[in-house]
Amino acid sequence: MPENKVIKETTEEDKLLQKLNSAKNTLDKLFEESDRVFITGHLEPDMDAIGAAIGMSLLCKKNKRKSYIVVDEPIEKNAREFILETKDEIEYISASQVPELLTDKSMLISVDNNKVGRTSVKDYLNRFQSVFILDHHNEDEGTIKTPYKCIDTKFSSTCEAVSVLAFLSRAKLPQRVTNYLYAGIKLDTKDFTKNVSTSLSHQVAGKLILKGANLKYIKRWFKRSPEEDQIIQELTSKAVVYPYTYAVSCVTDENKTYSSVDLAKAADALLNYDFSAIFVIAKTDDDTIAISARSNGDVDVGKIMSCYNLVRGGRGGGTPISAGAQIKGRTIEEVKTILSGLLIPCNTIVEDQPNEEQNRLLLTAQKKTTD
Ligand SMILES: [Mn+2]
Repeated sequence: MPENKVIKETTEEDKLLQKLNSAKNTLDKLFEESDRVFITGHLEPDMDAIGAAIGMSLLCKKNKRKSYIVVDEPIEKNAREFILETKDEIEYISASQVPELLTDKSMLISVDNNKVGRTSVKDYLNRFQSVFILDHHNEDEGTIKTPYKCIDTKFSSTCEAVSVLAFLSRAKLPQRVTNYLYAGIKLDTKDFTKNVSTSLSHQVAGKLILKGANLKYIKRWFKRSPEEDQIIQELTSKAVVYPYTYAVSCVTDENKTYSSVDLAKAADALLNYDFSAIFVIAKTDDDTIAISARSNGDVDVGKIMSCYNLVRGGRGGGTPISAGAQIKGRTIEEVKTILSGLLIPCNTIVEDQPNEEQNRLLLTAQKKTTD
């Protein structure tokens, strides 16, 4: 070993960068082979999904490829704002328009989603010449089958990965797009407080600021309205603490439906308190009951939610700390009963009633969410 030469260890960030470098090469090759690119995020797209889709459309532009962003209602309200602001430069289409625009050299890029069940183009998946996935959610049996993918749960957000790809490709990022990408990262890292953010997230954020991202402007997408708080309040106020600090909040009113984004926000709100795991249950449409699950890391909620794959009408999964499930054709009561069945084996003591300490935590939780 030569003197003075320090052997540098490969860090987690280096590995992510290497992964993105090879993703860039794959994308370059796929762009070369394609004439049109369809870009889509997950159902009910949020700022990370739409921000990433817009970023990818700039990459297509840089590679002189015509691109469409496929997006269908419902759309989260800030994500909708991104779409409205860019509709003159980017062509947005609904999934139903895909067949008429498909060529035999069309390519699909799925951002912020790798699941067949979470894409609005699932009926056309095998009609694309190639499918590329860029995502930070974990893979499972429901993952879209393709050899071309760059998926790593160590990316804080898809916007983080897209930003790096844009930097590597020297794609031009208008200021407003640096705002979208920053907002996507801010959303998925909970403003860099969640342990999903790495030094790469901070580096990317810094670079986006250098390129024009305006933190003051971005802040307004994170302001909550009294109406939103009201919804979160409804969803969290039903929380019942199960033995060993599982909180299950369930809106049993069969006539009320909520968006899955609201359920996720409610679960996040409850995670601010000292619970090991949170489950927020409500109807998301006439036929579907959804669960949004979060964990402080002590309990693997991904495993618990994946149990719903064994339940008739159900599917579920996710990461150990953030997961969810959808169940069709069941009553809320049934779904709740199934969940309690899944929780009990995790406990050593089975109690029907929450103890004093748990009740105290719950009351604090409910009080704080209304503040
Ligand atoms: Mn995301």
